Amino acid sequence: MASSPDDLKARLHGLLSEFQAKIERAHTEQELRKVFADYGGSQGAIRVAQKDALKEAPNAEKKAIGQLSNAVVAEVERALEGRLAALHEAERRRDLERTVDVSLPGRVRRLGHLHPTTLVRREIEQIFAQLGFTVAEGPQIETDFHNFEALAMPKDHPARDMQDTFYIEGEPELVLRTHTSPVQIRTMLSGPPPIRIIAPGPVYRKDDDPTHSPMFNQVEGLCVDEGITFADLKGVLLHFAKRFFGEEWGVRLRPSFFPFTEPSAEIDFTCAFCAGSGCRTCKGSGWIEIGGAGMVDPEVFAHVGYDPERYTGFAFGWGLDRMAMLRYHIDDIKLFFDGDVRFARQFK
Ligand code: FA5
Repeated sequence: MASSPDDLKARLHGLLSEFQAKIERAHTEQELRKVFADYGGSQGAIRVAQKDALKEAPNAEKKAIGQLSNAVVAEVERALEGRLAALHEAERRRDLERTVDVSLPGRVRRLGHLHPTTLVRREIEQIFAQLGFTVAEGPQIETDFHNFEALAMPKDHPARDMQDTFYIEGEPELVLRTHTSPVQIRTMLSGPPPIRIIAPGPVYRKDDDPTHSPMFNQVEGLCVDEGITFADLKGVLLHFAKRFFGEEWGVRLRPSFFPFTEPSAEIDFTCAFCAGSGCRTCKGSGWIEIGGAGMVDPEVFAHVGYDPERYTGFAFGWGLDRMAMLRYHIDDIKLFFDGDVRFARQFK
């Protein structure tokens, strides 16, 4: 029986050693907790020893006895935590060994890569960057003003029917942009000439067949400065066709109409399916229509505050997905939007 702090110290030391020996032999959490209760619990041997010591000790020693016992209980708790952690780690390892065969050879993960539309878009951006064009962007939900009005298509203009439009419910002044031409307006409103931009991005129309999709991508081009002529437009398009498809490629411009360009033209490129010799896709002509172009109409300059006496400019807009179809000989535009990785995987 302990009668002084020194006696108690010796007794507690003995209990601690016993405790440590027992938890080393315990192999389950249940066994461990039982050993702990026997020694460190409120009815455990350490508290019993403390009570015994307190009974006989003079008042002056009671505090030291309490502190001594608490310190030993804390040590017992630390030892318990350490053993529990070791036990859990051993269990985790046993589980892993049961479920993971570390001797199996590793599996090579397939690397993702860019979508064909993105590949073509980047290539187009690069070719135009070398001609001094920068990339501009605009919102896909566009105002009636930017999409139509400022492009010389007031509300009752018949040309609006050329682009069957998705309107935003309850917002008569907002549309899903039907073309990338509103980026022309936004760019011109943001600063004076000279301007050389291309604007690639998604557009939306109520269109649906193998060569028309309700969501597709266009690339807009705009160049405004003093002395820009139709010859510059043709030169830029021809340069692009040769860089993108090949030296032997040609461009044909056919008279057409767009409300925001005057004169206007349809752009044809040499058919990529037959290299110009005539096939089913180009209906024997050797040419494929890719988009529209023309000289910026002075009425558009009036909307953005440019002086039409001083500045002239050309603009063009073509189907980006159509360009990818030509590049990769794909005859159904839907393949670009189905999200089938077996399709996308073929383009590196
Ligand atoms: C336009 O959208 C004019 N903004 C182009 C333009 C820009 C003219 C600047 C003059 C100056 P158009 O509606 O023809 O024009 O469309 C241009 C091209 O987009 C088409 O030639 C075609 O390649 C592509 N395109 C049109 N509708 C679809 C569709 N539903 N799915 C896929 N591609 C389409």
